[in-house]
Amino acid sequence: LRYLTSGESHGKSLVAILEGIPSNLNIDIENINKELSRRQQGYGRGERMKIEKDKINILSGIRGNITIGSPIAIEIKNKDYENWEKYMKTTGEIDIQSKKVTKARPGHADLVGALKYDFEDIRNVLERASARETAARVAVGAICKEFLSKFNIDFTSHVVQIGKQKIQKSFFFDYIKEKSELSQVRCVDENFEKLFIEEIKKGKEEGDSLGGVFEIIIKNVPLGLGSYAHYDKKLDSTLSAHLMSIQGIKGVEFGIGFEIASLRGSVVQDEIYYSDEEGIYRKTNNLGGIEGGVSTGEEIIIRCVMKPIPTLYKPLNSIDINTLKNYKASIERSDNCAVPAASVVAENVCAFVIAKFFLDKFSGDNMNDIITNYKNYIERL
Ligand code: EPS
Repeated sequence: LRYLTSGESHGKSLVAILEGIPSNLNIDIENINKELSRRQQGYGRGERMKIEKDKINILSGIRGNITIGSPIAIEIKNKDYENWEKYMKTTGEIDIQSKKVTKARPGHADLVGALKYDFEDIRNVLERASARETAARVAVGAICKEFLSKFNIDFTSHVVQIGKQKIQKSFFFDYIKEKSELSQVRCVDENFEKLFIEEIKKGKEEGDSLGGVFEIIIKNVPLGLGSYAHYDKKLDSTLSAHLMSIQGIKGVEFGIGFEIASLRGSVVQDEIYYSDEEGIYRKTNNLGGIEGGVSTGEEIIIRCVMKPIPTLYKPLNSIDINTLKNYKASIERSDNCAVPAASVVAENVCAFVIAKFFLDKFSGDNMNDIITNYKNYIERL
């Protein structure tokens, strides 16, 4: 399973090609559009989200809602393109000057991108480095979710920290799944929800931005995805790499994560039990459902930290990349906190990785063969 995305933030469309989805999978397009809409939500999002109503346009690889085993090509149109066509169209004369950006924003790809690709105009960088690209990745992940749902694998996520406000409690999957969708900041605790909104509001009033931490929980992943034997087939390292590739993500931890450092082995490891009713099971899940790079069958629990958005309305010191003179960084229309949106992106990015590992283990060109392989394995377990 693999995919590629293309598209600029204010270009005509975001596109992706997903290859490796088996044939005879029923795709409900409304489920994919729902994921795209979830990604657009969240207190702290900017004005752009009022313009866009992201919807998937499936160009190939599916006939009458059923996959045919061919690469699936998708498109998400940028509505804002109407306002940007004369600056962004791919061919013909364009107006570069009016939208030229030369004062790099610290923390964005602006400086490194312009120097590396030899640009005098940072717009060539920021258009592609923009987190708008995650809309294409959510659409890809949502197709993977459709596949995984046939095996009862389910995803949820919630925000556990914004700025200095941090939730310490843990919650059950079903509770998070229900409550997070009702909250503007994907927060399942009503008191913290208010505190999160307050933090974001205060930040915005002060021309500043905020980051935070979100948690993803994946349930019903069978024991045995990934490998202890091959460094490049470990489930946790692959999930980390894909999560770290989401714009703004600076760290990933599994289970109780960095807290492990202060605890003894006797406390950290998840003891193993057996009963006739439950089979093999654990009473704790400190390692977050992965041991030796392989899924244990427990819930996979991952936390990611997202840095504050680099575009600041009270800009930081920077330089003009062409004159090298000192200036304040430029201001682009932007979000001031996108942690809730990033948690939705992360769910879908994980869905791609889980689907990939699932297909590696239970491989087949069509749904029937994969279901047979899966059932045989589960029976042996
Ligand atoms: C967007 C993510 C952010 C938005 C963007 C849409 O991108 P960036 O990483 O560049 O800050 O602010 O919207 C705009 C670029 C705009 O014109 O407002 C997204 O997730 O769709």
